[in-house]
Amino acid sequence: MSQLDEILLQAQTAFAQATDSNALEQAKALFLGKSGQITELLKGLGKLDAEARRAAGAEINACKTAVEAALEARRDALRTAALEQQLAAEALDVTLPGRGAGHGGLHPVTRTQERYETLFHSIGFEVADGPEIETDWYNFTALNTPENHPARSMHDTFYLQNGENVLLRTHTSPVQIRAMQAHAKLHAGKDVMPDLRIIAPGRVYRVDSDATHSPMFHQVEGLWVGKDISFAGMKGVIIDFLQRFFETEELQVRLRPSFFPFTEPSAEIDFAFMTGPNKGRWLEISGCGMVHPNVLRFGGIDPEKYTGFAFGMGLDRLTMLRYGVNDLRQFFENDLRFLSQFSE
Ligand code: 2U9
Repeated sequence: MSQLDEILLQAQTAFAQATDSNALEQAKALFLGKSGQITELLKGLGKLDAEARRAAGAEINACKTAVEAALEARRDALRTAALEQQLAAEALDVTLPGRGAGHGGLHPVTRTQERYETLFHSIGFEVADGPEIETDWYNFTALNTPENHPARSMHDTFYLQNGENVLLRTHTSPVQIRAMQAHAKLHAGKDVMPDLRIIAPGRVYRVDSDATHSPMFHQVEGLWVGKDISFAGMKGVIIDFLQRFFETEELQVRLRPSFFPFTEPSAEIDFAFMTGPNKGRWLEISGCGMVHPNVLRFGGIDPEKYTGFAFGMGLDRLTMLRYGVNDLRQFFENDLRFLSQFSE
């Protein structure tokens, strides 16, 4: 076997033994690199005379072409093998069954709100809505809360810009002011104004955060304004609501005198279950009172002709009591292990 045939055979063997492109490039250097066997032979041509150089040069170049072809063939084979390996590793079994989309559910506070709306709708209340970004006039002034009242301080209320009168509402009461204004305007000039009966559920904001307070929470307030609307009527509406909401008539309810700027007289409402695990424990549930004459006036309604009652409750608190949840923050953490317990 000639020296060149020998080199070609060595190259083919070395390329075949290389199992990845790194090894292959190293094997290539042995033959075609700066001091590879073929390169060395080509360097030696200079020592030959012209005739011998031409003949030997042709032979060496033919060998070089054959080595390069073997190298290219091996490169191709390695590329194909790598691709096949990748395809096998990433293979998808399209015949496997799907995972399914999973069912969504309503948030427990949303469920309480919907239940609240259904119960009040059945006694003629409509749901009223309004902006969460309010002016201090609708949030405080119209609710008979004076300029220097602590509720207006930077520590208690989120103002959107320093020194401006725009804030995140601290209660849903501004909704009722807006509803009174619209109602008064609609019935202006008539002898009697029909009753206004609304509930205002929604998000409210205060600078407060612990196990029972969150900077954002949910409130629902109710308002009934009309001719001869009384404190006794208010008691009836609230007791009826509590019995229906907690699905039992075995409740004790008590009213304690209290103070709110927007109602006079005002009261706090407590109730206690007469049966079950919480039997006999008084639980605060709501504030209420007769709408202050100033507030009626700000709403465009004549307090000499009409009276009204109002009440307010925390939807989050109602939800905690109904489902036995003891940390308010769980409602806002979006942990599905907690939330999925409430979906139907
Ligand atoms: C208008 C006039 C009066 C709404 C009322 C309360 C009493 C009350 C609290 C309960 C728990 C807020 O969520 S809470 O922290 N609310 O005690 N709210 S009377 O009175 C109004 C509302 C609107 C025009």
